[in-house]
Amino acid sequence: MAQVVEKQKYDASSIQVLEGLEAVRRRPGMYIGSTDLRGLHHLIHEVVDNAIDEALAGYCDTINVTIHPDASVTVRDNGRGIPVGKHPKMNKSALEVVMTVLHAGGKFGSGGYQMSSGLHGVGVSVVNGLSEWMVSEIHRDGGIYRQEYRRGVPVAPVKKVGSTTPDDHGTIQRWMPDATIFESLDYNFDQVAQRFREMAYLTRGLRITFVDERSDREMTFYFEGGITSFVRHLNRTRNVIHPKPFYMYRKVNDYIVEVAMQYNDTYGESTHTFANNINTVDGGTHLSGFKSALTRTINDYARKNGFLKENDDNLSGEDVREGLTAIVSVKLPEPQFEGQTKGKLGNADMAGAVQSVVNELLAQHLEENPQVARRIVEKCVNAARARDAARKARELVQRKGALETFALPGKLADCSERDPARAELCIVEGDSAGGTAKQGRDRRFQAILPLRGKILNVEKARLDKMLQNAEIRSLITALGTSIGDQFDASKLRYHRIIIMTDADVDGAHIRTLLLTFFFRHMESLIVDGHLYIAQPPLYRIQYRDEVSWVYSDEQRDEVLKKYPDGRAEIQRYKGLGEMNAEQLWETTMNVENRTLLQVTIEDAIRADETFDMLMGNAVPPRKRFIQTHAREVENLDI
Ligand code: 0RA
Repeated sequence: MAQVVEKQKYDASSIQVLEGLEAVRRRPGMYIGSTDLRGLHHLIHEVVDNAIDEALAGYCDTINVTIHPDASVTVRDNGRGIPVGKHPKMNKSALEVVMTVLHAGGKFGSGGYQMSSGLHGVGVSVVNGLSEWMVSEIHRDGGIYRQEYRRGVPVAPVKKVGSTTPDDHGTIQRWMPDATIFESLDYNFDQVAQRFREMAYLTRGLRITFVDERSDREMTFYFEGGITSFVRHLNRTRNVIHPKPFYMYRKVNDYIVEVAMQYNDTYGESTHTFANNINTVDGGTHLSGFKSALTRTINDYARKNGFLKENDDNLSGEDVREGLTAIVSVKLPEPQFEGQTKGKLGNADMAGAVQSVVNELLAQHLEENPQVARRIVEKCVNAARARDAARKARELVQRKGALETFALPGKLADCSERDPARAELCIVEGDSAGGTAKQGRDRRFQAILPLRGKILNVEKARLDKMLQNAEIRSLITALGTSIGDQFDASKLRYHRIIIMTDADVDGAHIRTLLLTFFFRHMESLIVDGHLYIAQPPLYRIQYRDEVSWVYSDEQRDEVLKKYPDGRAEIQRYKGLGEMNAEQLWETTMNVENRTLLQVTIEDAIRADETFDMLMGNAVPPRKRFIQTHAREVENLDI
């Protein structure tokens, strides 16, 4: 880098540029979050977001993304092309400014909404600074222009390198992430693609093609229906109550409000909100506006049409959202993102804007579709009744709990440790394995809760049904958090919850049911990293009196080398019951030897989809889920 620097003459702005890029290279995490795979993917999204802004401004309808075999990436759009003329103040081309000055991108903003790049939009100069090399090629006004950079520093001024037709326009960015900065250059196709899918849903008419030349995989995302297609997609594995999602769109002054919603016959809710194409995971004003309008409009309709009698209470917000799948997407000029993770929209006016649009257009939809309206309202009224029953059931459970001092389930073998941060709960399939685990555990910090038989399929079960199930009740009481609107994560009695099931079909099913239970009713425990899956060994190898348990095929071959050819007996491990207490301790519970998989939630949407898929019968996708969502944590120390 020093050589390049010396060859060029720098004015004040160039020095600033260098200082800026230096800062980016010194502390990449400040700009892209991390230098692991996430950070690597961030580079792609940063560049694609710029192209999406151009699409949102109405100038671009195609974005092509290619991962090359050498780990460089190309993003090509057919927008207007980043301007290449001299920037009046900086005395260099606008392209060079965008590519080298931190946060310069916004100043050249396309005038409209600074859309997708609003949140993590650190600017393409950050990508440039973290790349071994980068090349920008601009097609506009009949010319092809090019500039190259090394670790963010231009090699030479922008140069016209050819001609093209007047109707060929766009921006091509190619970069090679700096291997001295990133821990890995091994992109994960599915993770990268997931966001392209979301972007394509949110930007109707935009086509994103994604080619991975390393593996020859290719995918195109294009959704004629925009967020209506998104809702259909989320509901694809559920029984819907009405065939067509309701779609609402309106411009209110500077704000664009867009909502798609459709009810299904499950008891869960799946509402996702976006502001300028950014997933606002913590909601915000657009979500509150939507919720109030929904509650009000459905109550009004229900009263007016006799579904609610004079003496009936109003339907609650939860009642009208049961079984709802919705996307609320807003666009606004100056979004304010709040909260610790900046996942919450703060613009106060947006609540009123969304509310008025949904009040009016949803009422109209209901009026115009009385049969659909009837089905929706009846479902909400049922939800209200069930919720009432659930509340009573819960109060009963809690009242019982309050009477006995600790009221822990009889089946629970608790540990002596009282500090939740040091305590763990092993949920073990079956009473017999539970017994072995009780003998084998370290009772100082390991509690054992055996669960018998299959717990309820909680996706389909309502809270009141669930609470009738003894196994679920034991689990909730043992965890200490309560459930539903009483849920309180701070009361969690064990910070490590370990699911220990057999390696057979039944075990997989129980594990799935437990995961679904935690996802649907105690999601924050997963998000906060409290949920784990135990990894019992894969094989049992016996030679004479010597028994070894191994966790992988490689390890198996390694162990077999110790014994005379073909003399050792190899058995696939079948279930927890096969081991005695000491073996179970050594292989699966001892912190020194064991491997735990931590269950993580990459993002709520993906998890929501995945759980639908998990509830199906397909085993391979379930396996894949366990593999990709479970992070390996070895030798966890207490
Ligand atoms: C500002 C002004 C103009 C184009 C762009 C930005 C632009 C930026 C990016 C980033 C990726 N692709 C892009 N395409 C366009 C052009 C203004 C004009 O031509 O009048």
